[in-house]
Amino acid sequence: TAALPALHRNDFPPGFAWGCSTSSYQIEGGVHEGGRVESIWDRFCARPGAIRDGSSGAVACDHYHRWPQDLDLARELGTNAYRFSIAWPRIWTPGGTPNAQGLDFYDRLVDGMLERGLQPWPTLYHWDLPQPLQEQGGWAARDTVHAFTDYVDAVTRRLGDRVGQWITHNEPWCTSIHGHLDGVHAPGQKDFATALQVNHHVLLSHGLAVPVIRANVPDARVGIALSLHPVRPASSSDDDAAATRRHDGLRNRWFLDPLAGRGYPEDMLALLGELAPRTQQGDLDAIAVPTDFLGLNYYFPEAIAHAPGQGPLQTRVVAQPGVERTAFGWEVAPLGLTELLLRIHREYAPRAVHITENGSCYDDAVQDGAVHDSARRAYLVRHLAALCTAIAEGVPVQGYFAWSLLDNFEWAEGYTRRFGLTHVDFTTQQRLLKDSGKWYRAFLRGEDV
Ligand code: GBH
Repeated sequence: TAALPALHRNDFPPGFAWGCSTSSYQIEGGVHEGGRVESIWDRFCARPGAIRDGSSGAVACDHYHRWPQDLDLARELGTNAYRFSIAWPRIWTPGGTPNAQGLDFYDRLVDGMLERGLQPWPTLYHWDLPQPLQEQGGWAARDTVHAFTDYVDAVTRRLGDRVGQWITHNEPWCTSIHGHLDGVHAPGQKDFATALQVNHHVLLSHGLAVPVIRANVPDARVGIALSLHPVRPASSSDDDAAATRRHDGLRNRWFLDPLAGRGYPEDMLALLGELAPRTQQGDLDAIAVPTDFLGLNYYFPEAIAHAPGQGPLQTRVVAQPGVERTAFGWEVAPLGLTELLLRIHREYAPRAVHITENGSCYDDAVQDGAVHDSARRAYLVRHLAALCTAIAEGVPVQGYFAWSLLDNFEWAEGYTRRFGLTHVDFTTQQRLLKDSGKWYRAFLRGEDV
């Protein structure tokens, strides 16, 4: 294995937020407790074949009961921030009044973070829509936008005195495309026009939630977390270059452009024609509301080829031969993070950027009471070094959240993919810090690593 770059915590700016990320459905379990209603993921997991190992998040890491211990883990790592998500199904009730037990749970959780010196970074929507709202049309229905802002109002009123950072949505691309075009995520639909309409409503709900948050939380810092990818042509042909531009149009620009006040990209609107979302007057202005930071979830770059007949975009993601990959098959490309950050800074100049997720999946095994995940440790070191390069080039990155604190329910992959810095035995619920987590802890303590 190649030598890893030397890193020191002081290489990063003062005040940097260091954390781990999690999400509600992936760790909480306790799906029938505290007045929680069914979510679209509970329903989707019951579909035969939807989840690789036939599992669900019904128990997951049992974080709903074990959260004090999990927050202790985050503190022992030496992190000063913690990104989690709030489960809308714990707050939603048929009558419209927020569920007090659900608010109480997150109230205690936030206090638990503050007691441990962890700055809370909640995400308001990480894919677990209340199933009753799906029955009324889900994100394809414009009413869901207003249901979301009501929910955001209730949560920020309750927690806003202690929580100054808010992330509206996690990865709208996944909500719309995985949920409504390729159908691999809940609610498992497969229709291009629906996916784009859903996407518009999700972005609109972000835009309308921001002023609600600001009204309830003085001096709030608000942002959205996007999964963005560096894209490059699979060959030097003109066709692949044009295909890459189209792929980028839906993967990256479809989000960055409207959030930056430029509307949806014209080239894509022309290409999509009738598939483009129906918008109302004022929608694009709402979406363009100024935010305080961009949350960036970075995993892997994509190589694109022209693919006649492959949907309206006529593009195809091409696996690159000979590259390093994680157990999920995702390319390991730390320089892609630098490249992506420089591009975002150059073309969109967000006020600040937080890496809200970055991490890797490997087939970990416990050996003599330890998990020697040297590949994950190397992944972490190299991505932090790549982040340092971008910061040195002037990109205003102010935080890094490793995905994830714990092994957890990895959506369509069930429990077959481990991303944690902490190993979880899903039979005994025992937690065990992996070597990668020990590296992160040493780094955060300011040791030379
Ligand atoms: C993030 O999604 C999520 O925010 C987080 O919840 C998740 O656990 C983490 O990354 C790791 O996946 O092979 O067709 O089933 C990243 C986006 C979502 C992209 C799952 C790949 C699988 C596509 N990823 N998707 S498929």
